Amino acid sequence: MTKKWWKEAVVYQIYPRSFKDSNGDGIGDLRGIIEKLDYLKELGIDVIWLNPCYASPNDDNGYDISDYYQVMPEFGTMEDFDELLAEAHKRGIKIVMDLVVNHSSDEHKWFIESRSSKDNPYRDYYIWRDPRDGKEPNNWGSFFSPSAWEYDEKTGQYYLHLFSKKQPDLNWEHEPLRQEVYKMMNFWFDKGIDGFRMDVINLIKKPIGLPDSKLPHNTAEGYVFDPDLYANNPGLLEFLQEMNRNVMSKYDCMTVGETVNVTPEIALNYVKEENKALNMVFHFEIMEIKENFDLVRFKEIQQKWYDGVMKKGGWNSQYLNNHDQPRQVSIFGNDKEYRLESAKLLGTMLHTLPGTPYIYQGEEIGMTNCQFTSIDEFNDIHARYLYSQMLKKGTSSEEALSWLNNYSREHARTPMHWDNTENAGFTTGKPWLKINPNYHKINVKDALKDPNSVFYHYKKLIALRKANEVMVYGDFHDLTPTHKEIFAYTRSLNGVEWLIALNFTSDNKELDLGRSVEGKVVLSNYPDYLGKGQTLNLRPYEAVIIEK
Ligand code: TEU
Ligand code: CA
Repeated sequence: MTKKWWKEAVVYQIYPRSFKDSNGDGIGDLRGIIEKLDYLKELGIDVIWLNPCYASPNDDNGYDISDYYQVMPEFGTMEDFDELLAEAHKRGIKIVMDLVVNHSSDEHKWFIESRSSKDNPYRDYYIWRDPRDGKEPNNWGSFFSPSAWEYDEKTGQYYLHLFSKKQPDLNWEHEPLRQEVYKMMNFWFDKGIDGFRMDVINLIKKPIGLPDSKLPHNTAEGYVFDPDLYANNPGLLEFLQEMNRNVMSKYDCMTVGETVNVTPEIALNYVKEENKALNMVFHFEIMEIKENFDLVRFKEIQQKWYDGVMKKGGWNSQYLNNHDQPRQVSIFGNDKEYRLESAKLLGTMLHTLPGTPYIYQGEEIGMTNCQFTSIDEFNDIHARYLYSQMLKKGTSSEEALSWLNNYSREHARTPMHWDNTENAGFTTGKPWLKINPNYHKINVKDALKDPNSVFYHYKKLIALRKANEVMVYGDFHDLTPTHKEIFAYTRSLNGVEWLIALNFTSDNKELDLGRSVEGKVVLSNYPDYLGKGQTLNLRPYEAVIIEK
């Protein structure tokens, strides 16, 4: 396996709007991030992935970009960005930006030109079609609205938007558009950034002829939301390879593609070294089981991605939450009596499973889901869309709200908890989004004072990953593939073998592993270790790493 810095790195994701506000307007900003770089240095992470911080009308919080060359004024200036980059680099921290080029904002100058007339030179930067029988060109549904098409009076055609109508899809078939994208990427690399996380990058190639989906309709309005049809179309790899030749091949950078509806077989094409496209992808298979978490299924997914990608010349990412997901401790752990233990267990697993770990801001102090009391408290376009669809399909507003209170992506977006002063030390003004009231007991300041905090457990894991190649390059072997409550596996490299044992329940569990469980405790979330002979003896959410 080839050694690479991005395989060894631990990535920390920052959602700038909710990280730290430096000027009291209630919105996190780049200077806020600069203020907290020493905190991140203390944690020990290697790379920051910044969610979009380009100019945007914020229909989808920065995923609708109106100028790829400008910093969102609410977040600061290009000078602030340059300073952030320089200050991060000074501390040995790399910066990865978000690349959002499946779509732009409808307020981007390309789209303003494009919609102005059929013969405008920018017309083909987007995907325009004539009406079919006076209606939408096909039956496609969008992620954020019933139809994926919006009619434009001026020219009498529809434009495609797989996300909101303020996020028109870019036309990757059009060579000048592709060249503009590569030019823009090179601009940021020439500034010194270290990589890109590529938003829904496997949607950029649409199926030829934009055929109707054959599935039964699944929106209340009769359209068909069918991401399988929109994703992974023939020709996508060629686009990624062209991008790589024009951009990535020129820099020592990392790339991670956010890819919906991928299997290991599909993803391997995008990430295997000889294909010269991407370094790794984020897949959604773990996220798809969050509503019905099943440890056996979880292990199957891990095994499948290990065998199907890592063993075949590719690399994986590991994440348990991000800005689109509920908080991991509320979903996969126990955010009540075992919050500390289960947050540490999940961190232990994240850093010891094969692949590059991605930490989402606040995870390192065990932040939890937030309870919302009304739909009006939600800012997120996706949460509001899902709510309206649920109501149209007959779900009661109580049930719909309760679903959002468990699974919506707003949980990740409530501001970071820095201390227990007003507004969690996030802002001196009025925060742009509700703050989780539990900041009084879950916050960075208290975590830094408590040697037993989730923070210090993460810090140890990150340090261990730097000092022990077995955590990065070691072979993975699942010892308990069919066990519903315990996950025990080994990582081994050059004669070093680590046993990782995780109890996913709130009870004491014993298990005969059929092999020795004894050795030196490398890290645990309990003060002692009870494993003897071949028998694991794990307390609630106990997570232990043993070196044989
Ligand atoms: O997400 C793509 C995506 O698949 C999401 O719509 C996902 O289904 C949803 O968030 C799950 O709750 C990316 C970005 O990560 C997301 O923040 C953007 O809204 C979206 O693309 C559009 O750019
Ligand atoms: Ca601010």
